[in-house]
Amino acid sequence: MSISTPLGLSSRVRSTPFTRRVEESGVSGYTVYNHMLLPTVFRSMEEDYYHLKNAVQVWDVSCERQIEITGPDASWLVQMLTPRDLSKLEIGKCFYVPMVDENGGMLNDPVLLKIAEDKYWFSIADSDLIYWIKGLAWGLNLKAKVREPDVSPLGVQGPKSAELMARIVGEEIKNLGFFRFKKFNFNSKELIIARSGYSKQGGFEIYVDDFNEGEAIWDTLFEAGQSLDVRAGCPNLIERIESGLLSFGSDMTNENTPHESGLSKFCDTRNAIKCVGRDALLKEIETGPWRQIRSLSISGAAVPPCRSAWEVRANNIYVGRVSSAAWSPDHQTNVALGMIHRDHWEPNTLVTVETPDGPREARIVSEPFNP
Ligand code: THG
Repeated sequence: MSISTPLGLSSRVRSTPFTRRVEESGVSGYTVYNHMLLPTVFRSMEEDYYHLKNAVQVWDVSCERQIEITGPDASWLVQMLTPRDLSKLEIGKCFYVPMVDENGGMLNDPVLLKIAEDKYWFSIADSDLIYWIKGLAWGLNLKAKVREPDVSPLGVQGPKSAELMARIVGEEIKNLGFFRFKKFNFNSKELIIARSGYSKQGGFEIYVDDFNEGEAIWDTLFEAGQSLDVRAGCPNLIERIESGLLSFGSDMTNENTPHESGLSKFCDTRNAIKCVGRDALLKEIETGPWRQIRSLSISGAAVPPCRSAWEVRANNIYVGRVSSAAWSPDHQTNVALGMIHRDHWEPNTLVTVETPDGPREARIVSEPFNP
């Protein structure tokens, strides 16, 4: 089903510290993520894509909300919430952590930051995760406070992102390792900046911790980046499919386990860690998942947007679903992500995808398109 009516907005759909600047920059589409505005397109999906791959963009990713856990039981609770072993998570590191329920079903796939020995931030994907965490903390009588602080990540993504950041906070930021964060002096305030982000073009995320500082921080980036052709941007559908970056709620849901979602390398259930869903995940390892996320290349001209999953068939039998797809100008094919049954997930297997424009031949790809 496709709809042609504009989506209604109200104060339930939250604006961000950067919304005024995003509007002034000519945003042409939004989605709603964690009950907050998330831009999806500025000039066009393809123009945004080329610019992201060649220059530097500033992204309003405020909707990557933080759930802060503090207190004497914070570390214990945080480990309970993910099958990834957190014993090597030091202050200043980010970990990509699948979160599952008692059946091993995915609840979210946040980035976890250890801020202090007794303080963590889950930088969450699109689900109302705070109620699950608050429920566990209260139900288990833990000494842990769970809240959503006034923190809004601002992404700086693209090959020229390090140059732009260095002009503002100093050359030292170029030595910050991937998935590390540190406090840097930005506009004479200390801000947490991480080398991370939802693209494979390189970049940083500035954790803006005061709603009222948003526009000044945005403006500093645009003044410093003028000669680098800095533009407003947003997570780009084409680039993130090419890069194999998953979108919770689309590519995997609570119906899927982390093993099905290709996130086994972030599960250490065999190392005797204590976490919700451990037994279910250990059981699944015995046989292996029966379906798993794959990159696909769909033949023919540009496909329409994938608003609800498309069936994948082989010899007219259902063998999976495609959840994200877009025409890739660089690869000159439609790139896609989908959950594919075991008998058909080997690289180069040919399948049929039921797009709204009719059936298309597609090929399973061994790795994401972008290295
Ligand atoms: N940054 C921050 N918060 C976020 C996202 C983000 N919250 C929502 C959403 N994105 C969460 N999902 C992801 C998905 C992928 C990655 C990060 C968050 C990611 N993955 C890399 C990869 O798959 O290659 C690296 C993973 C690793 O090696 O640890 O970056 O983007 N703050």
